[in-house]
Amino acid sequence: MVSRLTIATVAVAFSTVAYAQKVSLPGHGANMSSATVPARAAVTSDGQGMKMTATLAPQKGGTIAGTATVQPGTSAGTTVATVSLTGAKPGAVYPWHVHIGKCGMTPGGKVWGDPSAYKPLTAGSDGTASGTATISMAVPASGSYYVNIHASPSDMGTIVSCGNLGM
Ligand SMILES: [Cu+2]
Repeated sequence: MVSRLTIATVAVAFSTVAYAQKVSLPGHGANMSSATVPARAAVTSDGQGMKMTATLAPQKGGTIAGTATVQPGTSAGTTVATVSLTGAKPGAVYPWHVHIGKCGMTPGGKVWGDPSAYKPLTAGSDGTASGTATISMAVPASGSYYVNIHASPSDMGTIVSCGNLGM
């Protein structure tokens, strides 16, 4: 058990080094900012999933549309999800998540990753809102996923915008 764990740790350390070499960019060195997103081609050989995107559509006659992305983070085995909305109510707070499944499922699919990683969005005076979540799991290589926007922290059951993630 102990030796197996040691081997796994070494393997992770090795793949992290290989990963860092592949994604290092001129002027960034070891101190890559968290905003730096590795090129897609640099991570596919590590077995992580590819970048996915979604177009969020207003639900039930609403006005909130947007886009979302899910892609490998700067550290191996992490995922960065982003969301950007338009047509939101200024000042309103919208919880959001990546979920397992497809838009329109009843009941909705389980949240993918730690739900607390998805900080609720707050719409600006222009009705736009955006946010980023870092999930401690690699981008899934298969399966169906979607991004949804909930009406408010006290009305999680109402989905105001939704989009299925695809390549
Ligand atoms: Cu959700």
